[in-house]
Amino acid sequence: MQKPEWTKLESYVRYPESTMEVRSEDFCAEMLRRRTVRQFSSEPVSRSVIENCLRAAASAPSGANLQPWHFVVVGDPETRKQIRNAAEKEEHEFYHHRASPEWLEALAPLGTDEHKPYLERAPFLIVIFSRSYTLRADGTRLKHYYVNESVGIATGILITAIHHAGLVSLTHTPSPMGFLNRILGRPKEERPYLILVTGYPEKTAVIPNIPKKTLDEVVTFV
Ligand code: IYR
Repeated sequence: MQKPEWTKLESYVRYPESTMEVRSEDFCAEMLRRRTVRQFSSEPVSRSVIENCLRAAASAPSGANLQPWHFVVVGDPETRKQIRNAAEKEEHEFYHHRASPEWLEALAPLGTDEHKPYLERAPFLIVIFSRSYTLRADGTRLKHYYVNESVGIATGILITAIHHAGLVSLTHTPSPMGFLNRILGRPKEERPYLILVTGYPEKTAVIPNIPKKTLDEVVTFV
């Protein structure tokens, strides 16, 4: 790798402390309004909004800046139908055979089952793949580092960007997800990370009344 040129940090903005208080509070309030939704409207979503959200996600920090991700945005109805059919097959196995009683009990408050109509109904499925290496032009492999951490961070930014834009999303992880490589024609060095179902909520959408842990429960200052 060649040494890059280094430039001055010009994008950083230093705010007065009082501004920081307000900004952090406002952002927290905005994020507390985010809810995972399972009832999607079929109303179309602007592709350029999704592109902006993906640009934000792809700005995430990553191991050695190798950006070990690929996003497939599925708007095509026939492909969404194929993904739904394949996912529901796996989910049927999960709910009826694979999941332990303990796991099913943990899921009970969410009211989920093997039926995934949103995979066809929502206008976009953003399928996030993690890449374990990049193939160089000479056929050798450039290995990626901290792949799961990097893709997790990018996914968090994507979820935040989608919410900030005024849309809703659902993190969906059918297991196993290998069928996504086949349906979407992705190479073997890419592993499906999760499906982010994206769109507007159905007008009649409902959400479970489940709490987040308090700051005291999840934070320790030393
Ligand atoms: N993938 C299944 C089960 C599921 C698992 C967890 I952990 C969840 O938080 C939600 C669902 C499904 O999508 O139904």
